[in-house]
Amino acid sequence: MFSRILVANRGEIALRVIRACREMGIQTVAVYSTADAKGSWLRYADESICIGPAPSSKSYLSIPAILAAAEIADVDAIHPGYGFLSENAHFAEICRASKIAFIGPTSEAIRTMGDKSAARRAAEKAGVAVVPGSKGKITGEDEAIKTAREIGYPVLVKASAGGGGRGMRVAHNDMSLRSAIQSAQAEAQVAFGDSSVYLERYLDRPRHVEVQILADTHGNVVHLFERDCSVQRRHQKMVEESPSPALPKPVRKRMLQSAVRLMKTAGYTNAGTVEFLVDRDNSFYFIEVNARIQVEHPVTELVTGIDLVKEQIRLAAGEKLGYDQDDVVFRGAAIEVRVNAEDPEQGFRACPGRITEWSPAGGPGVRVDSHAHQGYVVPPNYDSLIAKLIVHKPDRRQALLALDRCLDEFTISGIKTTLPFFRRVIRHAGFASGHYDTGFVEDLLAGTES
Ligand code: MV4
Repeated sequence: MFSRILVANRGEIALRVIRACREMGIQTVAVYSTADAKGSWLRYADESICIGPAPSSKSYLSIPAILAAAEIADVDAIHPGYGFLSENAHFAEICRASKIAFIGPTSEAIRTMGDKSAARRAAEKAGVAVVPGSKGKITGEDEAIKTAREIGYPVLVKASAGGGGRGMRVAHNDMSLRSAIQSAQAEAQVAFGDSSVYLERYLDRPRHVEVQILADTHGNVVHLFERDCSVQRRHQKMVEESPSPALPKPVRKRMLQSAVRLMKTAGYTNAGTVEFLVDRDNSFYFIEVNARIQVEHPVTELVTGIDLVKEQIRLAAGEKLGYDQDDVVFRGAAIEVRVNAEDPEQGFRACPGRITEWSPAGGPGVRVDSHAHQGYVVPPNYDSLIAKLIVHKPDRRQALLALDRCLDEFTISGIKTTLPFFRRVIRHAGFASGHYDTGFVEDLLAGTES
């Protein structure tokens, strides 16, 4: 097992990883930018090293800065958290070359899964349904038009290197397809330095359900059930829950099996998530793999009792899973809301600044993952997540009641947060019934609540 881990991240996830390490008897080295010099999580680490100025490009995204810190601190492994360098195949490769374990999948797996069209191919090879679309990347507009006519309009042009909705364009006919390809390619070139795109049939208001996977380096793969992440705004998840409330049992079972089959076939290791879109008729289609620990991982931890971060560390050290699928037991229902320093009344614009009052919710079945506290100044340089509020109860109805109570309890003053917005969400009949899709937030904000 590792004796010293560098945590290449900040905020709540840095704290989450440090806590796991401490419970495992592993020393921790935190790194921070000058904007985070007072970060509460630094005090929980055995050592902390400043790696650069506020802009992430010069600190949390700087491979030389982080590797220098790792060498100086003499760590045996790096945990990248989520975002930043967590899905950077080049970084994972350099870690390996420097004899430092990267706590995540291999650089090869990150590279394959980072190329959405290659990931699609991997899914097809594993016999997992993908959205009907192009065979690999588009090579020309005329050929794309031929494919689009075969699969039927509307189609979606997607950037191979994409994610988070960037480099995506809908096309309804041959003519709009030509311009969709051009603008998706241009956007992808600027955003990712890779202009390649592929085609998929456009699904109208699908649900977004993802399956959590753990895989060891000895060929064992298990799923830890699913999370429904359909409550999103502009590709930012806002609420995540498990189980998915409107997924019929047999469909769920097939989805979970599909996810395991894909990751086994791909030789994937460590923690990962297989994302699916679910159509109105409950057909599900693979879309992508997230090769990292995700923001919403606590939802899965609560319904399975498995500590995903500890598992990541164990698996990266080469240990066996040590349990079978049947040993992974699902219990109750969990819901997470992301508390962001944003103003819901002003189009969710970022609201950095000083927190003058911090009084988190608590009680039975309540978990708050946060690095924030009274007097904490939310810096303007990074993403606006300040807390995750997660509730776990014997069933969804009770989880919603507890969440409602927690949203009343949770008090944050000095900055605007998304807390008031969640009060609207969970009291909405469409959310309460569980019959919501990826159009839910847009409807709620437009006032066209159905
Ligand atoms: C789609 C889709 C409809 N049809 N693919 C958005 C981000 C990326 N992860 C995939 N996304 C979508 N892909 C096909 N073929 C609709 C979306 C989508 C979406 C997906 C998941 C959660 C929220 C979403 C919001 C808008 C669009």
